[in-house]
Amino acid sequence: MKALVIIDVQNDFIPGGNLAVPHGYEVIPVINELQKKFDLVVATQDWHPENHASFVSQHEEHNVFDTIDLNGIEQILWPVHCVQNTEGAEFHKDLHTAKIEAIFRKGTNPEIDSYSGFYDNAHLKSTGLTGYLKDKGVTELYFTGLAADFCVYFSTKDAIREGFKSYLIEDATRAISEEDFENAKQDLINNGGAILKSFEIS
Ligand code: VGL
Ligand code: ZN
Repeated sequence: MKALVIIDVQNDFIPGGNLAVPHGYEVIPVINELQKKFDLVVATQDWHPENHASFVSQHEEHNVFDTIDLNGIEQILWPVHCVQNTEGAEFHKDLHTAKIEAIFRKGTNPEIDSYSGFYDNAHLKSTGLTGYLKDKGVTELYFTGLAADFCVYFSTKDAIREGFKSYLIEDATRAISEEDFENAKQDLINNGGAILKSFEIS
């Protein structure tokens, strides 16, 4: 059984949003078409409290995109984004949501960031996504959404570790940095994942 995973297609990651991914809007029609090929669709939402430690606003002496040590792990400082119950955290209005059976939220702990839909960045706490999918008999996961080099990459990487056959659909994602995405794709391939285009999925 296969499932489609839609990562963080939220207003803040789309041009006009606070942490816009270049060309981020372009994933939406591709994901809407892809959903027709799946019996199970799940999604994630980046869902931060307004004082989240990944926000540059919490670190007066730093600039956006600086890297700091946060409780022992490397943390990039982001613009304020995807604050719980704000417009920026909503799914984009053009994303079809009728087939999304469950939504997993991440980044809720103010002290720890969570790029992956499965675990926080320190792998301390599960979101429950693995248990949900395994309970449904899912063995193959197809990843889409934003951003390719962060939340989509780390989710796909965790999925491989959790034992799922894992595919990243490259025309259904866009990156913050193209160079980082090239490295991310190579790392996924090295770990047993695969990169596909949406037309290859039946
Ligand atoms: C993301 C940076 C910070 C993402 C989330 O969804 O890729 N990136 N928070
Ligand atoms: Zn975030």
